[in-house]
Amino acid sequence: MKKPIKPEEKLDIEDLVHGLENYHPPRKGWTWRIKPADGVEMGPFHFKDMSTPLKKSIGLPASKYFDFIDPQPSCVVTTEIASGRFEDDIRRMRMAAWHGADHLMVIRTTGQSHIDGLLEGTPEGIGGVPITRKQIRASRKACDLIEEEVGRPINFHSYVSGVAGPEVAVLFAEEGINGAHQDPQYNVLYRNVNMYRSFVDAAEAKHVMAGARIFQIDGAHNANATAKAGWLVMPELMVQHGINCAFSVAAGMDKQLIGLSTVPPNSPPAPKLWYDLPYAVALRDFFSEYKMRAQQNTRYIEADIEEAIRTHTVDTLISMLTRADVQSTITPDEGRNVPWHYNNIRGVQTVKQTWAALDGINELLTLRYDGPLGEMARDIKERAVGFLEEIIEVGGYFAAVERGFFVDSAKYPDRNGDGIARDGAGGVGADTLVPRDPDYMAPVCDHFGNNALPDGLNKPCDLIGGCTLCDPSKIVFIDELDPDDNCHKRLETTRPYRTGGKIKPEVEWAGDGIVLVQLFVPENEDIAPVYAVEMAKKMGLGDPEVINIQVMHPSEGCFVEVKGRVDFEIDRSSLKIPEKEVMLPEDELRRVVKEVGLKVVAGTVGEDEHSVGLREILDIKHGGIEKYGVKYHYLGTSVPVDKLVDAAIETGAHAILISTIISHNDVHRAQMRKLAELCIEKGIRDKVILIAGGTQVNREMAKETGLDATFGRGTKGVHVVNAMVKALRSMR
Ligand code: Z98
Repeated sequence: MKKPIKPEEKLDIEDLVHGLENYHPPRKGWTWRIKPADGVEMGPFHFKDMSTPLKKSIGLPASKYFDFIDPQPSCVVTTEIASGRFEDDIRRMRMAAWHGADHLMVIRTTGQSHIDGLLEGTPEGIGGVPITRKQIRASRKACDLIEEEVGRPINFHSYVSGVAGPEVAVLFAEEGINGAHQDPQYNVLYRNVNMYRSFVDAAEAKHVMAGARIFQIDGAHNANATAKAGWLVMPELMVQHGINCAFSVAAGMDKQLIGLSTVPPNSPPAPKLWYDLPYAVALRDFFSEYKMRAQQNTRYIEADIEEAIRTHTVDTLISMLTRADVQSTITPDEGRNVPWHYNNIRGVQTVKQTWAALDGINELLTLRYDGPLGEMARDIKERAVGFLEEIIEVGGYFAAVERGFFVDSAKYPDRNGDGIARDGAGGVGADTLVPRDPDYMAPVCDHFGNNALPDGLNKPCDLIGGCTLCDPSKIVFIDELDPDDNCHKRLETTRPYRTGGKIKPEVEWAGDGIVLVQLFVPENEDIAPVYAVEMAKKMGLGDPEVINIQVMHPSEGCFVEVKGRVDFEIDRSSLKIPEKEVMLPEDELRRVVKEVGLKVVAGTVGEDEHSVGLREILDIKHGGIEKYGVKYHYLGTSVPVDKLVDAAIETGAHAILISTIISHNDVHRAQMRKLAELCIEKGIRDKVILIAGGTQVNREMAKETGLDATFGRGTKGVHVVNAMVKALRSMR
């Protein structure tokens, strides 16, 4: 029996990779979210288009103002993971799942699509992990634990396209992978795999995926990402979707498990909606029986996270106005060359925030098809049909690819002749097709095409006493092949940062030490990045690199983000962690304040004219104590302490609040002590709460100065009210 993981503990990766040879997935196939038909009640709100909430999760930052509710969109939410080390990928998966991702897409290492066979072990990858049995088995095992923790099934996903497509499909079916990209057109156009080989392989791979109920995503969005002008390929995108859908159904796939990887083709500063909306409408019209996997526009994302998020927000709006069954999230990390794990979470938050804000939008607004929207959608459809007819005219798909029909930069029906042309006799895997003999026989389940099985079989693999899909004990598990390039070696190196109490920042791998420094450089865009690198070096950062620069003004300066590495670590035991202040619920604070009729006197003391901090604590405007019903009597600045004490006696105040910024000669401490001593002298110390605050004050000073509570930077009115209510209770 597996032990459940505890939220307060990190994943035990050593334990996870232990005993993998005997692990088999308890569940196979894709899972959709559950969307209650009559909506979801959360806190004070009724949501119309949300799925059942998670058992454990982390809400949006503002959720603390809304009873910590964490509404979860009705669509599946994707995050793409590309660290290159599966042991770090799974930590990222867990974080993303806590924010609401349930489609965890693991990118595979560069070049794997050209490897004609399976890889084994746990080697490190570039831009993704080498997909091997051990890596995916360990990751699926981690997903089992994560889904139990958050209370929602997790769909684990990777790629079946490539020259080893059928082998990978069988591997995925055996290992309980829930989703995969599979599209022979992707192989042909972007990886120059021989076109005939690609389609033959795809038929086999798709049939196997269908048997394991693996959700399929196609590759049409790549045309948008590759095209010179992403918005001009709209008819072609529809044609590519159509070809993959028809081929998938012919290979035995259920339409409900075929997802169109659709991308809103345009981005601001273009008038995005005028392209993306008609396209989305046309596509959903044509492919109403299929699932929509809404990809984020990546064609126009470079290095700025805010820009990516803004586009992603509009993309999500388009998904909501039309339809998305799966919503992807991507960060600008592709432009930065480092997959920052916290950016995965920020992408998930974008969808979650947009979906909650626009919940039920289609009950409030309807799209107008009778105007330009309908006309534009029709125009795209007509051009898509024209494209398809032309393919048939020239002799079919393969002939069209040879002529460079796809990813041409002109607006169809025009052509610029610069499309991706492939030679039918060329490409990776050319000349590898062998016709099947008429008596060819494969005694395995989920095999495509002619199979000369004897009659009367219950299932094909009865002939061999079960295939690996029916009897997982027949799967041969190969552990490590490389004595150096494996996770056990890497885990030894990173152990200090995972379990040894050593702390280093990280963005990709445990202990990588990468930090990001954001700065404004008051120089032009030629000078600013050079300066930023020099500055980072002087800060002691290794391998500094500018990953984002935005001109604020040609001569006034630039915003720059520079990444670098810190080479030192800090021992956790050397950190003095302040005791956590337990905050009473706000309702309770308000109730006690009202009951007692809490009032205070306040002022800055000594020769101190700094009143801004104290006013923030008092005034309702920025959430001061007034907001919670406390009445205050403000005596002004540079008030002698005895005057405050007298005022408290005269007004019958429950508390005296002083603010003291100046710390020269420890005058702040002296003022605090004086307040306590005076109250004792006047015999009121047990009746009045004494609180001090200031930039040089901290929570530990209360004890040494004889006050009830002392506060430093970052304090808000609620903290002061909380301290007063607690002090009142202990006085009683
Ligand atoms: C996404 N960001 O879809 P390589 N097959 C298909 C693909 O679209 C892709 C691969 C295979 C995108 C992910 N898509 C990019 C249909 C890649 C990947 O050749 O190993 O890189 O295969 O969310």
